[in-house]
Amino acid sequence: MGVLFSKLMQLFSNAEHKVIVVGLDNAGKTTILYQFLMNEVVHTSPTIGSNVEEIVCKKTRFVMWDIGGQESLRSSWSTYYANSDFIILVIDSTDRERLHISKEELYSMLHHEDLKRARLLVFANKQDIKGKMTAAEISQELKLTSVKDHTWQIQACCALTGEGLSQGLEWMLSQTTR
Ligand code: G3D
Ligand code: MG
Repeated sequence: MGVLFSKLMQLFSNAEHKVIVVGLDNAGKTTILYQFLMNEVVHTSPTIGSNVEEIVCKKTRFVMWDIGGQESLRSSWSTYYANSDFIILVIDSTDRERLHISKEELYSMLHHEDLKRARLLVFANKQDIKGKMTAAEISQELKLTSVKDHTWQIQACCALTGEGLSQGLEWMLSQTTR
């Protein structure tokens, strides 16, 4: 009864969902967020601390926290975790050398108490660049199929053109009514 009621409430209210956008520096987090916001590429500078933006899509509100990815900031990611509904992990698909760092950060997030019920969307970004890894390769490297306790999705994208971003957002929307 309680579950049904809360699902109904979610359907009829402008539910708000907290999203944390994480990934190494230079992955494309800020560019993705700005694409979501205004559908155009803007000049971005490295995120200092965090930026919070709200995106409304089909009456659903996503409050997105763009968390800085520089090494010095990564230890503070967990202070943003509480009450997150979604994790968006942005991967620079050309950055083979640092994919293992993203993987370590990913699993430490998935094991974190505050992110137990968060769903995971991985953006395999920078698909426009020659020699990039495909979403399937990244999925394999990150061992996503072994993730059983979180619902996850991987989406190839190019933040510069916006290609693939709406599919990611659609997936998030589809998850909010479940
Ligand atoms: P971050 O917020 O994760 O640190 P940014 O990353 O959004 O600041 O992006 C880092 C750099 O990558 C930026 O380049 C940005 O334009 C570029 N970038 C982001 N997404 C893509 C993409 O899909 N394709 C390509 N080719 N470049 C992308 P600059 O040169 O401004 O530092
Ligand atoms: Mg940034």
